[in-house]
Amino acid sequence: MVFTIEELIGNAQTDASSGELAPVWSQFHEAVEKAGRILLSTHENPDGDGIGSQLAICEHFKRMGKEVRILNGSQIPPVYEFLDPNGWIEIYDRDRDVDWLKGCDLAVVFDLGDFRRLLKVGEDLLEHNIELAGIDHHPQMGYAAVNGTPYNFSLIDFSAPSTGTLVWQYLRSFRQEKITLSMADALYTALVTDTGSFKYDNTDARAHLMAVDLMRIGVHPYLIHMRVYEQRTHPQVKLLGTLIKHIEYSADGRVAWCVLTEERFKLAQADLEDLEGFSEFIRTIKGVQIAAVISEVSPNKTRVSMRSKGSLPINDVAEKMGGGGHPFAAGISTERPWADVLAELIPLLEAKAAQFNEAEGI
Ligand SMILES: [Mn+2]
Repeated sequence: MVFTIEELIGNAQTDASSGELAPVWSQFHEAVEKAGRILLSTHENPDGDGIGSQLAICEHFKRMGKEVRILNGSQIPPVYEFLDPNGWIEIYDRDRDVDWLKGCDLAVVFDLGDFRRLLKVGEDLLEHNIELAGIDHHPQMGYAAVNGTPYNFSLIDFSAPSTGTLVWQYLRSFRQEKITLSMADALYTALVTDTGSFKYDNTDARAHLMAVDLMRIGVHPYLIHMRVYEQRTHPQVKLLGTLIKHIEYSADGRVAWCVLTEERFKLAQADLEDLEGFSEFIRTIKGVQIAAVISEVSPNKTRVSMRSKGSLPINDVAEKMGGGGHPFAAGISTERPWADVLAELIPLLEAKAAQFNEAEGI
């Protein structure tokens, strides 16, 4: 398909006042205007998208005069700390924070996919019937599949390249003043991390228009890139070496994976946070359609990160094993030993790969 620039720009959603979600965005905005105290949160093991989204909106709400706190279930990776010079991001401590939470008029949660990924914050928000807004671009799994949506305002757009993109659209439509440079840096980080620096299949005209808009505000793409991606630590590089050494293949090389046991992490003096980009790395191998990294968190806890080249959706496999995610980028976190998980997972991925049609690339 060939488009003109005008067509590409014309087709891209760049605000929240048009499109299917427009009525929900304006109801959400009314709720924001009325709210005095607002809680913001994102998923466990937060990424650049969740963190960038919540920091941008946090600044916006603070400038609106709201009493706002970011309370997350787990620590932010050190590479994103530059986005939070004021230390707005806090880890939720039930004993300390539950009374504050009870008094919230609204909670806005970002990039979840599964509400359970909020951990205790989510449990307490439900327990105390806090009005909830979910801003997300994931298919809704886990909690929603069993209980229905937990959200009063369901701001979910699967076609959005990042959750930060939805926040950007909201700010463009409903914020009176210009987006500030600190907000723009946070949103740009959300965008680059979720599109793999504009490489992944979700990179569309909207992603590039958003980048241009944020650069117009003053974002310097290389500075963000350098801070996020040119910070590999020695343990990360050592762990990458371990990964490369232990990649295994099946289904004529269409499925490739690596198991990182606790022992292998220990030898590299690395931990789970050092896995960033590893499954994408395996996907870049010629002929590989499905890539997986299986990590032993503890003897009875395993985490799997999966990527597909974009012909074979793998989130159904993730769901089947208690995980979820995007069609071509999904994961599983399960209370089972890694060898068990591997024994179930690889045949499922091989069966998937058997559907691959070489000639059509589908
Ligand atoms: Mn995301």
